[in-house]
Amino acid sequence: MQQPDQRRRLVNRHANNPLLTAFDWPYFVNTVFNPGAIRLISGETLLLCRVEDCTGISHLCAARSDNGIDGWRVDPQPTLMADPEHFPEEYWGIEDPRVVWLPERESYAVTYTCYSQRGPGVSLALTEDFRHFERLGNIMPAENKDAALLPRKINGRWVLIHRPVPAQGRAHIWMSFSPDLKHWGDHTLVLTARRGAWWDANKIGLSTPLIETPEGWLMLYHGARVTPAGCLYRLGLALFDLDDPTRCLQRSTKWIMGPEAAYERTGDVGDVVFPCGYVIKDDDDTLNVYYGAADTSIALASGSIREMLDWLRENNTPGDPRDG
Ligand code: BMA
Repeated sequence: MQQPDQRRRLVNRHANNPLLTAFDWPYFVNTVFNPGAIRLISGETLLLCRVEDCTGISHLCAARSDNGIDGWRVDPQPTLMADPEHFPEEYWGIEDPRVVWLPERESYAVTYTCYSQRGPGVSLALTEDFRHFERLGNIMPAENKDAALLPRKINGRWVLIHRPVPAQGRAHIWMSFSPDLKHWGDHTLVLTARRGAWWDANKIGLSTPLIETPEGWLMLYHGARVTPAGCLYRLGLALFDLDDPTRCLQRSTKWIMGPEAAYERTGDVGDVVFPCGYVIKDDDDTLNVYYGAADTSIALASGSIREMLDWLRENNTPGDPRDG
């Protein structure tokens, strides 16, 4: 299998990739992938990993590391299991968490996919310690996925980015608003999937939570291009207005990362890079993006936020960036 080339690029894979696999788990599992990520007050990096056991159903499990690269301490048991008895929308498990620190609530918000018998939806739980969770339940009904909160209220309301899938047509990225994290409205389309041959045609979704920069909220999003051999998951960039995050300012024409390495091309679902979390290093510029590789392992790619913003300006889609 070909290894990725070493040309200079916007994001660079870590030499230790994949950082975590099922073999690192203290209990028997099939695969570990698509982790949410956060830097704890202690300085540790916490990954909230999607873990698929040998029933096919997923739960979440925390792994902690001092440097975010090695020395991972994985919880000895699942950290957050589906609870279908009290939350029937979690019937087929919970998946793909995004973690955001909410200073106003002094807690971490975990948005995750709840896999119900009517399809995947979005659920929200709050935690202060990744041991006890307050479940707020299903906040976006099926079919919907790829959701994260902004870390603070905008004009008095919480903002949720999410990706509903209509019965017909393309799947786009939306934002919704809430006074209390429970009741959501003013649903607004913010980024559309392109058409035809584009890398982000037909189906797009949020990757990691948005990154606050002086120029706007930077979004990493995935495009899932359908090919005769299956879906190809790649990553692109978009920038949204800080005060009105529904306003898309720029959108990249090209993808910045796609499956290349052997561990990304081959696995339970090949040709997938799927980030759900990031940590920003002490230089306030280096973005460590944690991603699921081929629905099988966890890997790390790093890049400079400054360089991403510069590149996006030069590779911006002309016209209305919201509408591809
Ligand atoms: C998406 C999500 C991800 C998964 C990807 C590739 O729809 O379900 O969890 O990594 O497909 O299988």
